[in-house]
Amino acid sequence: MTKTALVTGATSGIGKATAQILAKNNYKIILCGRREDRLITLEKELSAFTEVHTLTFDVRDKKAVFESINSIPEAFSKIDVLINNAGNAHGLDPIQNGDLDDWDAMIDINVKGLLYVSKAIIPQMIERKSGHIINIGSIAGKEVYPNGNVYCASKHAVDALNQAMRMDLNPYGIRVGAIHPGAVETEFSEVRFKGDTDRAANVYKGFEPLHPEDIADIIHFVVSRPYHVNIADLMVLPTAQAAATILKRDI
Ligand code: NDP
Ligand code: 8X3
Repeated sequence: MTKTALVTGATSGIGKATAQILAKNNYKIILCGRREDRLITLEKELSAFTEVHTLTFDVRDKKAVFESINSIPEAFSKIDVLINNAGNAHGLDPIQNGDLDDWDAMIDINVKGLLYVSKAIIPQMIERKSGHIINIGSIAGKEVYPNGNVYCASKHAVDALNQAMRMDLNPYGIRVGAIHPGAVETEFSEVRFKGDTDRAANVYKGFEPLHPEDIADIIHFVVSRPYHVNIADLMVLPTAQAAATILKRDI
C-alpha cells in the first residue's frame, strides 16, 4: 500500500531532497515549510510521480502547526512517516556575545517546533499502532564546538528527544530514529551567517561536503527497512570530516 510521508523543512536542502526521493519511491508526500512559492514549485515537480499536498506554516507557531495538520485532506491524513527536519543554526558567536533572538529562534524551531509537529501527529500513530519518526539531529547533537553553544544545545535536545520518543512510543510499535549529519552543503550556512554567501561558501571550501541527496538516500534506506528493523541512531559525515571541527581541507 502507498505510504504517506510528511516532511518538515521541505523547501530546501535535506528536506527537499528527501521529499524528492520519497516521491520517486511511491510515497504520497506532505510538503511543509514557510516559503509557499517554493512549496508550490516543488509540488508541481513531484506531482509527476505521486500525490502531493502542501502545508505552509512556521513550526514555531503552535496554533498554526495544529491547524495545518488538522486541515490535511482525508487522502493524506494517515501519516506513516514523519521526517522532523525543519531547523537551522542562527549565528556562530561565543556565548557572551550571543544574540537573544538567535537563541530564541534555535530553541523555538529546532526543539519546540519539532515537539509541536510530533505532538500533532503522534496520536494518530498511537491509534493505528504504527508509524515511523525520523528526527534530523546533527553532529552538533553529539559534540559541542566553540561558538556552537545554543545550536549544539538544541541538537543535543533533539538527540534526547529522539531517545525519549523511542522509549515512550515503544509500546505502540512506532519506530523512532535519528540521523545526525556532519557538514552538508545546503542553505544552512547562509541562514547561520544571515545571508553572507561568501562566509557560507567558505564553510565548504577545500573538501567535498555531503550533498542533501546523500542524507535523503539514507533516509529512504531507513524508512524502507522491514518493519522489525529500526535504525535508531546514525551519524553520517563527509569522508573529509572526523569531528565537528576536524576537517581535512585541500587548500
Ligand atoms: P536549509 O536551510 O537548506 O533548510 C532548512 C529547512 O528548514 C527549510 O526548508 C526551511 O523552510 C525550514 N525551516 C526553517 N525554519 C523554519 C520554521 N520556523 N518553520 C518551518 N520551517 C522552517 O538547511 P538543511 O537542509 O541543512 O537543514 C535541515 C536540517 O538538517 C536542520 O534541522 C539542520 O539543523 C540539520 N542539519 C544540517 C546540517 C548541514 O550541515 N547542512 C548538518 C546537520 C544537521 P522555510 O524557510 O521555507 O520555512
Ligand atoms: C550542522 C553541522 O557542524 O555546523 O548541524 O553544527 S555543524
